[in-house]
Amino acid sequence: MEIQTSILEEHNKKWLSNHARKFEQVSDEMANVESILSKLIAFQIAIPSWALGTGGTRFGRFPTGGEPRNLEEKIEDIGLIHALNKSSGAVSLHIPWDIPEKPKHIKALAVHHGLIFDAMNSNTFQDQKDQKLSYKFGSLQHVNRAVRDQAIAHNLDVIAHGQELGSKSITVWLADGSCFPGQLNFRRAFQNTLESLEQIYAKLPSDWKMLIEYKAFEPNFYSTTVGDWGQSLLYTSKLGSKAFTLVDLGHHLPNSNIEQIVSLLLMESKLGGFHFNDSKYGDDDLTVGSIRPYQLFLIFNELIEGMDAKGMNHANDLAWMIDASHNVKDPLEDLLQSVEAIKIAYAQALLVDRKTLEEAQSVNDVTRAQEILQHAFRTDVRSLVAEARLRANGALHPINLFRDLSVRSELIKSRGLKTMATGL
Ligand SMILES: [Mn+2]
Repeated sequence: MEIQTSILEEHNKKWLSNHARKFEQVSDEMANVESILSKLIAFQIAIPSWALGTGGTRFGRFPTGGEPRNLEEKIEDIGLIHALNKSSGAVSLHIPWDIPEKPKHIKALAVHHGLIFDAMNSNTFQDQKDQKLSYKFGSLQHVNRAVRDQAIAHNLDVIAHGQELGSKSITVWLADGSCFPGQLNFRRAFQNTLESLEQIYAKLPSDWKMLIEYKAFEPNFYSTTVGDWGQSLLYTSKLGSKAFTLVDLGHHLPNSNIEQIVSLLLMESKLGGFHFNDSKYGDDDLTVGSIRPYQLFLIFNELIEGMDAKGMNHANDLAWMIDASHNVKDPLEDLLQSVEAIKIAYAQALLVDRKTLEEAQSVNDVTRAQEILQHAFRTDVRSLVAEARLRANGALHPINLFRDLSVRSELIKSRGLKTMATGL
């Protein structure tokens, strides 16, 4: 389903005067509103190919209907999101769930929707049909070299698929670890994993990055071989300058100070990418900003501070992706909400008065420092984000328009009620 320009214009016309009033109010007090708007317009967050369907837990799954049946339909759905918010201009593919059988055709379809291919994702956390050896006891860490070789070959395959589509990075997330004490020799598991990663890294195209994602626990519940940012940093440091750590917001132990992790990884030039979601208890994969919006703001505050200190480009120098699951909401509405939450946190962090904050820090004025941060966080920037969307030819109210157009029932009509997207 594609949204006609005339329908977008009609929608924006309806909301324009209401929007203009709010935007004027908020922008009146801002000195650098144009620079903030251009940064907001440039900032794109990739949508992973596994996020277009209903998610589930091990207890069940309750499909919404009209889910994309193939990669083409997934790209159409991302195109629809991007047409509404003009902030989701990238696709992150998962192999083997979404192998591009006809890469030229898939690339052309993406171009048609204004999308590029961001990081590729490999999968050695489950066994595929017809797979020779099992990953039950790990992949790159496995005690059996033949299993490690199979997992290495898969990662090289993923890179080859990515090259056909113009991607420039691969994200490696490993479920490797152990469920019980004594099951694994930690040092040997680390060394096997490093050796396997080295073999993949050796074949990495010169203009590619390798992103190593960490996760504290699950599916392994005693140890994880890339369990935290320290372990990821160990691997990426040993691998070389094209290897970076990837932070997934849900992959920490409760109450971890993620903003501090971000700051130090940037200091070491080792932060490569970001997976956004939110959580209350564990890797809950909830809508971004639905539980801890202040934490999200503080993370963006450190991202901007750290990236600016290194002269990095906010939009292009890190891989930004949503990594959430939608168990009870329409996946497309949920993705629109997540992207909006990211843009809001980014806009608020751009408002932080860095010069005054630095002055406050240098004289230990703790109260003032907190005031500066919270002033930015408590500014209602929704009309600022909407203005950026409007200027990029998106919709002033993406979810309203999505509902006005009855997108989901249209998708159910054309694809059927009992469709199921590939994924977990
Ligand atoms: Mn992730």
